[in-house]
Amino acid sequence: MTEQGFFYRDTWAEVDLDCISENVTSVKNLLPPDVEIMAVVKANAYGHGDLQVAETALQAGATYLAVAFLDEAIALRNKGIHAPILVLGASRPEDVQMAVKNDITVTVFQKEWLKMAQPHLKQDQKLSIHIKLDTGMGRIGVRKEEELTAIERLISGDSRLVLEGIFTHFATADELDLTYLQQQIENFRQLLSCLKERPRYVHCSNSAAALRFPEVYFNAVRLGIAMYGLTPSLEMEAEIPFPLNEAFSLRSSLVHVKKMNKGDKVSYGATYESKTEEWIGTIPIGYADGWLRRLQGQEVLVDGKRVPIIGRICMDQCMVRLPAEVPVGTTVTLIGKQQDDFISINEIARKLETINYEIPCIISTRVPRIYKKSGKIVELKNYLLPN
Ligand code: PMH
Repeated sequence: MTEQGFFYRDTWAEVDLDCISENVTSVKNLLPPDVEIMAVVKANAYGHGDLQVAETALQAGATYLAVAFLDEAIALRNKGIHAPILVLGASRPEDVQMAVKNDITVTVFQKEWLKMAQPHLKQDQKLSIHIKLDTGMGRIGVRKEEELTAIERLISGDSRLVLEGIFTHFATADELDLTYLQQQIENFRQLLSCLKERPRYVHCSNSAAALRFPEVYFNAVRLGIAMYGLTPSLEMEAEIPFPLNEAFSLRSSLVHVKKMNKGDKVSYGATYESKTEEWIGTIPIGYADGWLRRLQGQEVLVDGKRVPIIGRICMDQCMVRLPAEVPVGTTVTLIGKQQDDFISINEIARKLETINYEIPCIISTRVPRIYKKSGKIVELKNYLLPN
């Protein structure tokens, strides 16, 4: 399979599915056999591609998928995914029909929500539920014992409601100071102890906790960032028990190469001026692709060497200063490995003063994704020209 005919601009993201698979396998080997992996594939699998990552993670041993919204879960069902899917965020009570029809598990954290959802369920239908506890994240979740017991009572009094799981989310599992985390764990245990009966799934660990704290595995972990080969935070980098393989690369190619004279200017605002005779290349990627204007000055790889982005980044294009003339069509690596050098997602995150999570998420769907296994292209996804 080749890229020919799938996209018509030489800018693409490459997702190495072997990396995803190896990362899931490494986590699986770390966990006791009775702890399941829930692969977090929300936001188009952190920009990597929901279907491809879901399939790969399931093949590597994940048994459950998690997304943020019902739409994302339905999209996976429509693409042929049969594995259980949990919607981590809030769904609307009037949409429970869609959840039931598509066999999707919803998150519940308010008694009132359940009461509003009940009239939308038919007599013979079953709605699978995980209760979300807010133990300190302050986002969504049940905070008090009375609320929890009221929800549990409502569920046990209605045969259409099936309590399959209960969970919480940590705010600081990637930090070295464990004080707040310990408080959250204590709150979680306290709330769990109020339940009449524990449901099948009890889960609280994100990647950071899954890699660091076996004492809070319960029976499932929700694996996001580490599955993509990224460290949950720089702070805990030294504690990661095995190498993570970064799955996402971003590439483009030179579409124009020209010699500029001393004093010639480049891009909007004419803010860049050639100091001597310089070779300037143009690459067809810009801020509309998620390659944000603040990446001006960031280096990219051409022929395995670092060259800087100069002048302002435009919506669809940006310019680089080359050490010498380079042929049009030469591949440019903006993220990933080229020859002996590597531009990591962490390097881009540092330049943008943000976290690595944001980087693949903001590479827009205008950028086609190429999927690789064993170094070979196995699938292409062009969101503009769906086949
Ligand atoms: N569980 C929930 C409820 C989440 O919101 C997330 C990530 C995960 C698990 C996976 O976390 P990990 O990627 O650190 O493994 N959620 C988010 C978020 O809302 N913003 O950044 C990450």
